[in-house]
Formats: sequence, structure tokens, C-alpha cells
Amino acid sequence: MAELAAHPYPFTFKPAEAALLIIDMQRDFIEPGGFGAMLGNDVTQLERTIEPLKALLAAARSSGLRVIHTREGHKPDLSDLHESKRIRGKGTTTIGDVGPMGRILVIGEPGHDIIPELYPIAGEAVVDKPGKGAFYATELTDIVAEHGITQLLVCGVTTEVCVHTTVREANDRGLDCLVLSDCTGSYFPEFHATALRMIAAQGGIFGWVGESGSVIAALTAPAEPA
Ligand code: TIU
Repeated sequence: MAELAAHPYPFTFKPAEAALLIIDMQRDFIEPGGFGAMLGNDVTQLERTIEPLKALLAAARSSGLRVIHTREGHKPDLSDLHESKRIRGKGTTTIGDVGPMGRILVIGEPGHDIIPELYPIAGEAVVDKPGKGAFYATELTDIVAEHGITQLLVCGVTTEVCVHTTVREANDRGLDCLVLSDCTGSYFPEFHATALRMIAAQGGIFGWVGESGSVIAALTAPAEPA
């Protein structure tokens, strides 16, 4: 157990009951030519999350902290894609259409995959999600129950969309979420900052906000003598 610096007050980190949840670090959001770019976003805004996430993931792996990755996307037949989501934005290219990284946001296509820097390894769950929240229409509720997870260290993109939706869902399921500001990102820096403020406001209405450095320090600290 370790007390991590966080807003609005320190987070009591219990690694045995925690999981690192990395949301949607997919090529479709982070690289040019994917879903994020198709929506008109500046995808370079998300780059700053990659290095801190790499370091955090390495520390999680060496310490045995459970790791869960998510990917937003749809079956090739698009049977899990609501028409409302498909047509949202009135773009000329939409989910399921062919782009430079394959069919946009479709499972099995290059753009749908997780970026090489953070690629999952054996033993790490990869949750495919058709919505913005990681609990909607996925097996995440079962994974959390099966492993006795009570805390999520939440990272990934984008802060005000899939990260926020997931944190709200997790909070309503009785999970404590510590959202790591340096490991989350938005196409809009001002949304990122405000989204994090919203989580920690009102006494931590949805959770806590911290930084990866304190998590890494706790994971790499020498064990206390028994
Ligand atoms: N558009 C945007 O900011 N985000 C998404 O569509 N999905 C996620 O946040 N993963």
C-alpha cells in the first residue's frame, strides 16, 4: 500500500487490487490517416502521452501490476455500430470506410491496433469496445470481478471522451479511479485540463488525478521489511 500524491487528496494505492487501464492507444487515434484525423483533429496533440506511458507500462510489467488495454472499434460487418455513431459528424469518410490504415475503426485493420510502443504482451487483457466507455458491451465488468480489482489507474486517449466516459462508468460500479494527467491526452489541451479538473472537483466526484511518476516510484520502491 502507498499514498500517492493526487488531487483532491492522496490516493491510497493497493497494487494487489489495482489494474493499469490503458484506453484506446490505437493508431486510429494517434497516427495521421485514422479516425481521429478523419474527425478533423490534430493528432500530434496526443504524442506527449507515449513516453510517460511506456515508462509506466514497463514499471507495471516488472512489478506484476495487472494491465488491461482497450481498443475502440467495430466488427467487420459493423453489426455493433449504431447508425447514430456511423453518421455522426456528417463526414464524407466514416467508420468502416477504407482509409490509409485500412477500414476505419474496424477490428483487425492496421489502424485499429494498439501503437507498437505500447503493444500488449501475453497475459494482458485487451478489451474491444464499441462505445466510448470501456464497460459498455464488453467483458470488463467480468474481468474486474474475477480479479478482485477495486482500483483503476486510468491512462490513454482522449481525456474528455473515452477516458472520462470510462471513469464515470467505473465510479458508478464502485471502483476508485486515479487518472494520470501525463499519460492521458486530448486533441484539445483546454478540454484535457478541464476534464481532469472535473474528475477531481467536488471532493473527487469521479476519482483522483495524479501523475505517473508517483505510481512508478511506488511500484519500484524496495519492499518494506516484514
Ligand atoms: N474523438 C475523440 O476524442 N475520441 C474518441 O472518439 N474516442 C476515444 O476517446 N477513444
